[in-house]
Amino acid sequence: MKDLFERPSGGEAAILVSVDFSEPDYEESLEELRQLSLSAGLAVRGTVQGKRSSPDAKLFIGSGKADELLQLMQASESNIAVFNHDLTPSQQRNLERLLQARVVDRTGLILDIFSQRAQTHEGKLQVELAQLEHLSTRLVRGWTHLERQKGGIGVRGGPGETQLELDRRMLRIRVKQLREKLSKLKAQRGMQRRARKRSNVMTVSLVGYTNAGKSTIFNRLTKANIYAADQLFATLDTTTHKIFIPECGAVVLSDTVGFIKHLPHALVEAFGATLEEAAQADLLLHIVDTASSNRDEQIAEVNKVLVEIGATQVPQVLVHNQIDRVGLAPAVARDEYGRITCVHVSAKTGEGMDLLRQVMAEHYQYLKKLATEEVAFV
Ligand SMILES: Nc1nc2c(ncn2[C@@H]2O[C@H](COP(=O)(O)OP(=O)(O)OP(=O)(O)O)[C@@H](O)[C@H]2O)c(=O)[nH]1
Ligand SMILES: [Mg+2]
Repeated sequence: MKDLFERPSGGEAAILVSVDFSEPDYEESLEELRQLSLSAGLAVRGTVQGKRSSPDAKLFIGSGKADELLQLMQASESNIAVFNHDLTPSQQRNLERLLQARVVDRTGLILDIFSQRAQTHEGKLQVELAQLEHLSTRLVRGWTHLERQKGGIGVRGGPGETQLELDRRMLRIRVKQLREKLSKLKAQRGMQRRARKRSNVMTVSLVGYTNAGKSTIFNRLTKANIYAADQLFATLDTTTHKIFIPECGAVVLSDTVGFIKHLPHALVEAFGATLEEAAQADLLLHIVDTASSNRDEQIAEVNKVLVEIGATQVPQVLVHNQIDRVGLAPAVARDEYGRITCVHVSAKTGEGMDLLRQVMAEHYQYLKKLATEEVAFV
C-alpha cells in the first residue's frame, strides 16, 4: 500500500523566521518550528533570527530583518517564509508584498499539517472548520495580492483556491454547515459513549504532547498497526480499540491527536468532539517523552489543553515513555493512598507495558469499589 504520509520529495523550499523575545524556551521553540516544517513536507533552506522587545507593527520583524530575509530567500530560491509566531493579517500581507512570496505563520503551518493528515470524514470536517475560522480573520480587503497564487493560508493553500473566492457571507454559511454536521457527529459519539457506560466498559484515553509515543504505545497494547512516526501530528483522528485485560475484561482504549505549545484555538474548538473522548474517559494515560529536554514544559502544555477541553476531572497517570533513551528501568510510583501516579516505560523495547496493564486493572478495581460504595451510600 502506498504510504499516505510519504513526505513529498524536494518539497517547497522555505526559510524559517524566529524572533527572540527573551523567552526561556526560545531554542526549543525554534527546533519545534523546524520539525513542524519538515512534517509539513517543506525543505528548510535557512533561518533568519532576531532579537526584539516587541513585534514591529508593520512587518513583525522590522524592515532591516525583512530585507535580510528577502535576500536569503532570493539567494536560496525559497518561496515560503515560515514565522514562528502568529502574524496579524496586515503583517502577513505586508510581508507577502515585500517578499513576493508566501508567508505562513505558526497557526497556518499547524493547520496545513492537519489538513494533510485528515483521513476520516469527521477529521476533514474539523480541519476545514478550523481553516475557515482562521481564514475568516484574514479575509479583509487587500488579499488580492495573493490571487494569482494557490490559496491563502497554509503551505499548499489550505482549503484551496475556491475557498478564497468565497465572500464573507458564503464563508459564514459554510462554517454554519460544518458546525451543524459536526454537532450531529458529536451527538452520535455521545450515544456510543452512553452505550459503553451502560455496558460497564472502562474507557482509557492516551493523551500527550505530539511525538511523545502515544501511537507506539497504543500499537503495543492493542497489537493494532496504526501509523506512528517521527513526525509532529502523525495522528489526527482518534482511533479506538477494545483490549482485554484479565482483571477487568474489555477496556476501550483511544489514541488521540497530540498537543503542542500554542495549539491554535480554532483547532481545539473544531476538534471539540474528538477531544471530548478524552474529557469523558474514565482514565487518562498522559504520555511523556521523558528524554525531551523540554519535558516539564510539554507536560504543562498538555495539562493546559486538558483544562481547555474540560478534562481536568478525569484521573490521570503520567507515563514517562522512551526510558531506553535515558537508561532508566521500568517502574511505578504511588501516592500516599497506594494509587499509581506515574509509570516509566519504553514503547520501543516494550518494557513496562505490563505495568500499563496493571495501571488499568487497578483503576478498574478502584472504579468498581467506588460504584459499590455509592450504592451502599444510597
Ligand atoms: N527510542 C524510543 N523511541 C520511541 C519510543 N516510543 C515512540 N518512539 C518513537 O517516537 C516517534 C513518535 O512516536 P508516535 O507513537 O508516532 O508518537 P505520537 O505521540 O503518537 O505522535 P503524534 O501522533 O505525532 O502526536 C516514533 O518515531 C517512534 O518510533 C520509545 O519508547 N523509545
Ligand atoms: Mg500518534
